[in-house]
Amino acid sequence: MSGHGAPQVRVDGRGLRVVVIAASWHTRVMDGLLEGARRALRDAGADWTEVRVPGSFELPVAASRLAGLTGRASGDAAGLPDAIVALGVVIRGGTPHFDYVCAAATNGLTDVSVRSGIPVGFGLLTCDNEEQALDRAGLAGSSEDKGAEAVQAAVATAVVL
Ligand code: DLZ
Repeated sequence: MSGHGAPQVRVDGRGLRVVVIAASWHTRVMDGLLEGARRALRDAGADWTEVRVPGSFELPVAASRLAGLTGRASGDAAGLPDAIVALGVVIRGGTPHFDYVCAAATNGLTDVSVRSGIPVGFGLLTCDNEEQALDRAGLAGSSEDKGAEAVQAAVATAVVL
């Protein structure tokens, strides 16, 4: 993991099934987050699938379905993922919309994780501008790799539960 105070996490995720849910706004940043997540999943040896949703506001409903809490995906625990990783980028605009999307995504993902008992890696960037987001996207020149960090946190948690 990167950033001040972040732990060095190296996990063996072999045999774990992970679902990555990725929003689609801010393509360049999202491409970096997704590539970082894939790198970390390969390093951990985990199996994974990817689901795309339109915006970060849609991350919780997808997570809820995939965690078996609601809808068609509900059912026996055998089909559920060991961990979920949510990736998105929200960039502040001129209206309060930013705060609502960030709060909805954060609260919704927390709720899914706590209620289902399935770790949800929080790879949601909430930034003032695109420059901040690019610096955290795990791209060449970025100082942080938040997609990889979200994977490492979710897999490390799944391993100890
Ligand atoms: C509408 C919107 C705006 C203005 N900005 C973002 C953003 O920066 N990042 C993001 O992931 N999604 C954004 N959205 C879309 C909402 O998340 C959501 O998809 C729409 O409100 C439709 O439900």
